[in-house]
Amino acid sequence: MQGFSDLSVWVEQVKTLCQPDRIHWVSGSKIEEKSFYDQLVSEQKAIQLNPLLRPNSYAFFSDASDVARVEKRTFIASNNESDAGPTNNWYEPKKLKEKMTSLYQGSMRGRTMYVMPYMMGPVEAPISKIGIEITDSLYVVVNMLKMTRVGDQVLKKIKHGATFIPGLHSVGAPLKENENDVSWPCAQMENKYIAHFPDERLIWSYGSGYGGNALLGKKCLALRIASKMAKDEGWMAEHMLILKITNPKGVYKYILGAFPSACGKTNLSMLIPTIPGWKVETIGDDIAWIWRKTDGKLYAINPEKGFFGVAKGTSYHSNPNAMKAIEKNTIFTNVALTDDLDIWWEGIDKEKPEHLTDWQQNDYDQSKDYPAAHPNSRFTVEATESSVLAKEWEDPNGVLVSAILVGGRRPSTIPLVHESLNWNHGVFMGSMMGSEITAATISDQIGIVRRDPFAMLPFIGYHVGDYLKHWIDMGSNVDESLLPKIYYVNWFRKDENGQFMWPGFGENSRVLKWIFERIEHQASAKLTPIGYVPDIDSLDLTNLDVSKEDIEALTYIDKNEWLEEAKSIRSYYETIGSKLPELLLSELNQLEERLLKS
Ligand code: GTP
Ligand code: SPV
Ligand code: MN
Repeated sequence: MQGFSDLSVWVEQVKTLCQPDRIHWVSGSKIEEKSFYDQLVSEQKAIQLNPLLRPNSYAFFSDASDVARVEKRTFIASNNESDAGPTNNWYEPKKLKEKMTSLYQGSMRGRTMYVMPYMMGPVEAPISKIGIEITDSLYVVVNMLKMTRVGDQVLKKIKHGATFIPGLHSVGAPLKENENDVSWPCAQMENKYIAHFPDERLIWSYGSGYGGNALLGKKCLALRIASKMAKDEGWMAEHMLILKITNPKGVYKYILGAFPSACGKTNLSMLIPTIPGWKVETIGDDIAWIWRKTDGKLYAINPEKGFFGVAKGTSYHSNPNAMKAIEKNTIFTNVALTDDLDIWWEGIDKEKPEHLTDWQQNDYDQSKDYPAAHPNSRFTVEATESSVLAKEWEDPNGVLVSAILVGGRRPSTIPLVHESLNWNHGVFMGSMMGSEITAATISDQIGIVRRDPFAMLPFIGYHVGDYLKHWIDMGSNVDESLLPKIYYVNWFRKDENGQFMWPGFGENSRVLKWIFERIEHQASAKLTPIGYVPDIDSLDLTNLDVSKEDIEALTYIDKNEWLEEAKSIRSYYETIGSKLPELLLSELNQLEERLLKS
């Protein structure tokens, strides 16, 4: 964390190291933003979409090697190796700095270095944080302008004594004299480094221009660095959506949801309930910062100002609120384009046009079966473009957390929903969450189930065992009744033909309603060895097109499958080592005992 006097020194140092042609301090004004887009279009880095169909919107296409977060090239350079734990790639900080300093040497030649002061969180919230990102990517700048609170007002705060978290980003593609730039400059895979120095709250990112690798406010600051700060300071930084749900009587509650990347946070946070009279509004779709107030209860803010959502699969049918939000003023990355310069992707629910330009900017070859839009294609849009943004979305006091959902893509074993017995059991549920790996990260194991505790596996800036201990600590020394209940949901259970058994999306409101009514002590449940599962009669299934047998199967607890699950959790726990909290091992033992007795 640094102050104003460090800022000019740091900017000078980076200038000397990276040797940009010029420096631009981003003011955050609308005129400036417009000039950035004009420049991007004239440099052929962006395509302006048809203003009649998609006003003030732009499409970008990345290099084929730079399409998602790269976990293999993401490093936690803590001073002690044991602080990074078994789930992070550790790198000795001094060595990493040497390595990256040599890469940064002259890396901005021929380019402009942008200095971006930005704020994560509503301006007056007690846990909001200031970051400064230095970057040589104008694509990053225009995305950050939508995703965070950027500009002069933040610089003013630093001038008046606020501290900031520095983040240095370079795409790692210096230009030789008179060399023509490519549309998406980046470095090759082995030279990409997404580096975090959690002890000194510092981010260095090199070689990638995509998403969480490059928009440093998001995963790097708001999760990896913030999770470490939160652990040290007694709050939480989590990969969670925040939604507001209102029942037909006008009673409302706020619910958080931790689902891994591309597992449904954006969709759930904006869903349109299929049950009459209920309303869902959005507060955040990806990250929640949570703290305890003097009343002993947990409150949450969304540190972001926009949505960087998965495009593929988004349609007026599956997520009409997102589709409406991206009708204008939106950045699209790696989607396909129609001949009249509008967007297209698989699952958009509009027939595939006869001719398309695919995400690699080639004519789409209809005779071959490949995706025209990249599976991790994204839209970037300001939250205020959404018509279902809750009015309190930037309330600095945060919103009271009534329930926390955890979940992922599990084709078997895990029922549609089950409720924790108490806080520690809920932490156990979050600790053992598993999910199929999705296209949100570059991996040769997409579709394989991996354990992803609280959807934070790629985002915990320290030891996973200490992280789970921090969850336990956040619930200790407080009356259980003040704490939110934790619910494990699974929209992704499959039948023997590999089809999803639950229709998902808007129909998930039925599960939200059950949870809402559980908190109000109105819905019934049966106690099973794994927790409370809905009595089928307590779920609102009116007008739902799912057979009674399927609902029974969706809520069925198979003893043998769960005994296998417990075994697998035990071997997963062994990989965490001695920092695994005893209490979680005890939860696992109790689960096994309950299963054996059932
Ligand atoms: P990140 O931005 O990567 O953190 O992802 P996210 O968790 O916000 O996921 P998102 O809501 O964008 O959903 C990702 C994919 O899951 C999309 O292709 C959706 O169509 C699909 N999806 C979301 N909700 C559901 C659901 O309830 N059921 C099914 N079957 N698919 C869903
Ligand atoms: C995720 O992968 O969880 C995302 C996208 O939200 S990115 O910003 O690339 O991390
Ligand atoms: Mn995410």
